[in-house]
Amino acid sequence: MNMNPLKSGIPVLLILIFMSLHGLPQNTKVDTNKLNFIPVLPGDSPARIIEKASNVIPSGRQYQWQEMEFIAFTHFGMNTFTDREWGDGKSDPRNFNPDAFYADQWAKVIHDAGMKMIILTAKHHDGFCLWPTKWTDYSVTGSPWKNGKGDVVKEVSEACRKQGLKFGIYLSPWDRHEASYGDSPRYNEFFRNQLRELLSNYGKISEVWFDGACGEGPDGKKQVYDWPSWYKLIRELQPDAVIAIMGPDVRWVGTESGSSRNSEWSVLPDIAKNTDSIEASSQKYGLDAAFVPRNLMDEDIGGRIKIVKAKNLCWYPAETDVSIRPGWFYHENEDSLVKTPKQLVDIYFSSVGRNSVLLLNIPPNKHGLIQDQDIESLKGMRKILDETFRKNIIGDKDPKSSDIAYIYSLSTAGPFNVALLAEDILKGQHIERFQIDYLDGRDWKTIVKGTTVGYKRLLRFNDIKATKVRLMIESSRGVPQMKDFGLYKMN
Ligand code: FUL
Repeated sequence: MNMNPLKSGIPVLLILIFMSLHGLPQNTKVDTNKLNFIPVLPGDSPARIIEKASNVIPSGRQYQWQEMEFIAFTHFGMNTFTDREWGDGKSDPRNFNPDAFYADQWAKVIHDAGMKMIILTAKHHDGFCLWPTKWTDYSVTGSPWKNGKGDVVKEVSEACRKQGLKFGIYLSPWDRHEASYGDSPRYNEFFRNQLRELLSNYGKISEVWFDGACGEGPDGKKQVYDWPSWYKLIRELQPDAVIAIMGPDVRWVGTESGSSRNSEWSVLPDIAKNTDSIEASSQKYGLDAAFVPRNLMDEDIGGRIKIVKAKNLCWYPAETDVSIRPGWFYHENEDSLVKTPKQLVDIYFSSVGRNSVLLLNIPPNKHGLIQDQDIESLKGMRKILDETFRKNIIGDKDPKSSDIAYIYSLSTAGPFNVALLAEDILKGQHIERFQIDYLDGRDWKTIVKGTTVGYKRLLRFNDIKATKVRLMIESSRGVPQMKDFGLYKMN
């Protein structure tokens, strides 16, 4: 029998996966020969475009962000006290008065739930600022809280650092209070000033979250946001921060249901306009200058059909934002509607488990604390996740490769009902279709089929008992590099 795999008909692809699955360096670094943006040239064939797509990788900041997997939003502000979702900017600052505000409690609850960052609504659409900004008096300084000497941004950022959490800010461009809103150059300058304060005075910022809402200004005036100048300021002051949603680093998944697509690609076509203006060799400012926010809500946004028509290809990963309650802000009448641990676990599987970062909103209440019902749900969720992922029953670090796949021996016969796959995205996102089978007597039977993998893919199925399992990558763009494969039991 010819044991040379290259001559024996074993697909080279599978051999390379096999080699890469078990020889992964621990301190993986971003490959500086690869970029998170690749232009498509006029003569590029479809095959060449697919090859280019397989070489697009995350930037350093995008990779650090993706590694967090699960992060928290805290919507807190004037709306918390007026029981609204969208304030009109006219509420008296004296309404803002949490009587037991304690950011350490937020950070502990969020940390214990397994989340890695808090993104705070420093200013929502109503324009009320949670920090003592110099640029408007519509802020905590006008409130009775701490006699107008308080600073929510400071306290939350410090609490995050104490708990080892990262910190991010949500700053709404749409401002329903600020008089200059609608007078574009003046308001853009005002916004830059606010951004500069937040990026300068609160330590490291890991994510800046920009919503796209752009309501009318006074007398129907249309505000035109100066995104490029805001991006430039962020890159200068916080070069490691990702700019999300209306920014070039992280995209909105497209719904607020807590679910990403069944096939979620991180490499997308045509995120940039006018590629001539991009220095493809520069990871730093290249894409920012040409980034154009656009509607990315279709079911297929990165499949082959989409990318073969591309003019450029870019790493633009999904973030799934969803609230633990029906609203984004705390409302007492939603205390009975907090998502259950099981619902949160479902959301985790359909977001983190589908190549997306989960951004779960946990809105603190009027006291300035996370509400008990929310804490209980988070604890229940964490318990299920911890128990599920405690033990990977693939004890076999050295799977047997046959002509068609890798065959793993399991450390027990199971049962198992969860599979975890992960690609080493520092080499790109490649897998388009895979299948997992188990040996039943002499026959291989299919457990589950899937499409994309990316940073992480989780699948659930009915209990299986088996001692041998095989993984087959049936279709791929370029050579897939697996980082992890696991089988688990969820009770
Ligand atoms: C939206 C806002 O309008 C909501 O109030 C909330 O902040 C959500 C996360 O983004 O676009």
